[in-house]
Amino acid sequence: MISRVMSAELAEHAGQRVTIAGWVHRRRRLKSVSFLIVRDRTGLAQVVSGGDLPPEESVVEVTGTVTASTAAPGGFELVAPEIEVLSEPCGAPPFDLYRPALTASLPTILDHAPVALRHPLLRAPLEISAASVAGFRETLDGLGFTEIHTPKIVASATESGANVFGIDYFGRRAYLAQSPQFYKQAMVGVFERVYEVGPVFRAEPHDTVRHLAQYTSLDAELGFVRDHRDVMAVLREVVAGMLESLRARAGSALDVLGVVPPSVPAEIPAVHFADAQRLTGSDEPDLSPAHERLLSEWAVREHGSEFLFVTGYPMAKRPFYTHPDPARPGYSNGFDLLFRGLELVTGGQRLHRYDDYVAALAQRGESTEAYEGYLQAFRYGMPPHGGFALGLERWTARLTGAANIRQTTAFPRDLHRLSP
Ligand code: AMO
Repeated sequence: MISRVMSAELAEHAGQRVTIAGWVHRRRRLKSVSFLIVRDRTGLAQVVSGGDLPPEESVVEVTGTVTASTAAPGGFELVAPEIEVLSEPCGAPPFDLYRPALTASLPTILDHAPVALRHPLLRAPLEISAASVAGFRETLDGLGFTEIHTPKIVASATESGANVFGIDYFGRRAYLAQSPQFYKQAMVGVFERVYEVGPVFRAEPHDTVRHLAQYTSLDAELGFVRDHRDVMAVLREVVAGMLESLRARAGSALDVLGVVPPSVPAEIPAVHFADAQRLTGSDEPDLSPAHERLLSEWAVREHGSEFLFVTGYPMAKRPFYTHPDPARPGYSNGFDLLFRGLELVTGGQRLHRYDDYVAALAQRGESTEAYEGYLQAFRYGMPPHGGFALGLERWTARLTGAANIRQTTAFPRDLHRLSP
């Protein structure tokens, strides 16, 4: 390993000769002196040099003496440098990575993602995602959950409404998992409380700013709940933990984007689906994006909350594993969490008795055979349970104000994009 000091640590080494390493972010040539700005994972460092400077995006190792300078980022610079070039670029990057504002269009950025993502504005959402996932894990670990890893090549679809990618699996028909739904439920029988962070796949035929063909699903499932409200209480803790982790771990990314994370109320307001219909003046069995926006505005106005639970979705609109509301026929113990006008989370209480699954599948005209593997768990005793899934890219998009979900993931997959 190259023994190096990070750019953010220069102040601790004033007067010493140290080595930094990183990318040439920018070169500035004045009459008698030149400056090299080196970018590493902690920020920028200025190097004062008399000689020739390697071009932008060269990877360099620079040894120099740390000297105070009011004009340098962080107040210190390296003087009397020895510069070693570790790798030279083949040409100039497709656009300036050092200009604070981004001028390139989204397709240009995405076409050049491996280099474009080095821009601080494009890197920041990814740092925010990473810190959010750390908070998700930390919160659930603290609540006694176990992290699991489930197959992404599966034998059946789980989310009836969502489109599934079929693949050839050694000559058999298989699918890319739309959700770890069945496996996380089965694992409640093993660990009681489980979570997974992983990719899921949806063959989304529409070109929208909120759908990807592959996204990161933050899933949790827990046993021994009374009903969906216990799941909602855990989700509230998870959201608070993710926001806390952002403040602790991604401060500079939040600053770069000028983002102030919202606060989450001690109890997130909830509205029943039937009341949501009254509020939106709609009798549709589902909420449209426009209705979700309207309800979010209502929650801010009435409850001062940017988060809103919608509970009691109609059974007909939820997958077969959904637990009905025993008190309101036709409605379910399923919920969504809206955040800033967008569905961020889907969750609910599930059926937990084998006979109820057989009946639910029969009612939807499906045979139990296709689900034998899944139904095993319920043959051998499962507690009342429920869970949820949060779409990571939607979370980051809503937090950062990104207009398009493609700005929140490094290499988005959609109808048109399969590379880079
Ligand atoms: P659902 O299908 O509603 O529920 O998905 C859960 C959450 O995933 C996000 N999401 C998406 N994000 C980006 N691109 C997409 N194409 C996309 N589709 C969904 C949303 C959504 O709220 N098994 C259930 C969850 C559960 O009940 O535990 C499920 O997958 O943020």
